Amino acid sequence: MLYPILTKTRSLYDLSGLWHFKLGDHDPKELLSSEELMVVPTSFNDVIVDKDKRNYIGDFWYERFVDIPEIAENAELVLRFGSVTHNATIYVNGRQLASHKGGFTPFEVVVPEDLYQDSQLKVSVCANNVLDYTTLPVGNYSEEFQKDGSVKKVVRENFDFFNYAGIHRPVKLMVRPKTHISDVTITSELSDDLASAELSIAVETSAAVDAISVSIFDEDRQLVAQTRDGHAILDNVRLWEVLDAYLYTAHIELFVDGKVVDTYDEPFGVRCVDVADGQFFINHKPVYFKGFGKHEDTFINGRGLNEAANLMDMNLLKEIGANSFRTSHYPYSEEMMRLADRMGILVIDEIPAVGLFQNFTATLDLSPKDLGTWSIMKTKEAHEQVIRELVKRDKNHPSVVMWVVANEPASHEAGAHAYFEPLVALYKTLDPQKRPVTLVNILMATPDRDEVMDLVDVICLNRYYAWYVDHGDLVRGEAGLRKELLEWQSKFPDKPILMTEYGADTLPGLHSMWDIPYTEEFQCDFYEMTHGVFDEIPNLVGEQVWNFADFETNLMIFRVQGNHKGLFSRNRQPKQVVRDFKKRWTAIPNYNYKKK
Ligand code: GCB
Repeated sequence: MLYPILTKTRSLYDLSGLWHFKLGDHDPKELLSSEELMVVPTSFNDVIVDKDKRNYIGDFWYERFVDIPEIAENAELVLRFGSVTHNATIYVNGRQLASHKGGFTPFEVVVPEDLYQDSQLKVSVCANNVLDYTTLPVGNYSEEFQKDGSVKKVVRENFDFFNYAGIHRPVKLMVRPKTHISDVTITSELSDDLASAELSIAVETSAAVDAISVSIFDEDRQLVAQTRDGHAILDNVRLWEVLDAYLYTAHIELFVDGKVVDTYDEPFGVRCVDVADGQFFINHKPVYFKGFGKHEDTFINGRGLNEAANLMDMNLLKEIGANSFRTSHYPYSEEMMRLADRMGILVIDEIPAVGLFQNFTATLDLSPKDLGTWSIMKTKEAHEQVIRELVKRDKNHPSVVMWVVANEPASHEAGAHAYFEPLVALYKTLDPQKRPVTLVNILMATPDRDEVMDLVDVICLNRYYAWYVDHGDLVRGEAGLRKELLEWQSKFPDKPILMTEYGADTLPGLHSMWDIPYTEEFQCDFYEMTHGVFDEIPNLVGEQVWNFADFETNLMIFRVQGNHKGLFSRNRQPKQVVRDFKKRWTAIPNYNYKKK
């Protein structure tokens, strides 16, 4: 799906700001009272302040009026939502126009012409934050009877982050030609010496046109190539490299009767990604991932788009010598993906397939027994839908170098292989760039028990030796970590291994002379121990710390106002260990660290 931009043929109006808001029922044929207000984009939960409202589950409404701009005969009016978490139904002037399931991907709604005969549109959004065994993420849904006889909806998150909800990303009103560019897919084939690239640019249109022209501009805005039948050669191509991004722009024009009817600019980078011999190659060089699992999580905004925080996070990431992040545990905003492209940061792109583990956070059972997850989950449809939507949205991003099919599913339980085989295949079929696909494996699914890692290209592991296993014992933790990594390496010698999570909760300012968990000293020692082991394993091609920053979670016995495994606090202040990381990561090159 195209990112909304302003071009010669397209106008764009931002609907950010204050909307009328209500938790509960509303008839969109009536006016929503102006008693309660909400900002778009943001999560409603923290902004609303009241405790019961913060934890509210069910339908909630946004409404506002919008003046209708000039719309030519051959143009159409579109409402475009970056994301509404988790479900949305859109009404204009009381008429239901569309619904969208899934809280982390964009959707658009064409407003029928008869509705813009008036001077204003009344836009009403019915959002809903229920999560259950059919949704991604997975939630434990129940209904509780209250003293007054009413029913309260409850979702216990089956995952470790707060179930923030709302209109999380920008809402735009667009006027675009009826005959328009509806999609573009860019792929490149590099020559063996990486000096030139053959580009294929496939443009989809909403209606037949006489001609499509695509001109390629470099960063100096110089024309460097033009397509013929969707193909072009880029000589002396400047590659998109890790932390040295180079972005070309494909300027697309549609012609009807000799006139330009629509234009669109898509930035793209040229690079190749391969996995072979236990290594992960970018532009034929073995790369070492240094970075983080993250969250979209800031004070006040919750999971709502916070572009200043995004840029600060990426600046901190570079400052400490990192080069990558994973969009744990859901697709991040389009704005963040464009930022990563621009800054040369590697992205492992994840869908909200988290919580695929029967009642996991409630039981906190780390023993590897079969809880019947795969006969209980009804998530297949949501899973397929979000893979389709993510690939469509992110397929052209050079920063995206791998797709994630799920985070920590019960991959050691019967039925896991059958569940994941078609989903991995779906990614492979849909992705025009044929990027590697991974599944982020949970600690119970050790090499002897796991049933799915044969399906994926890279072994991604979340491991908490000396934290959830052998808590506080760095000696046993070290032995356990080494043993398991060696087992994975010998089970799949050709697959690279990436540590996608490792970490220890740490409260800044808490100190000890001894290895006491939660202190800053323990966090430093914990990482020193793990890094020593990582450096011994030839196939281990990267380390992504859990987590970049502390973040908000649901209430659990081992969460102290959130998860504190961040290297930075929630307000982005460094913990003591950041200095150690900076030393280590600035000494580790992006390429050839583990060259065999
Ligand atoms: C994990 C999960 C992540 C949690 C983390 C933790 O394995 O993937 O969502 O936040 O552990 O801190 O427990």
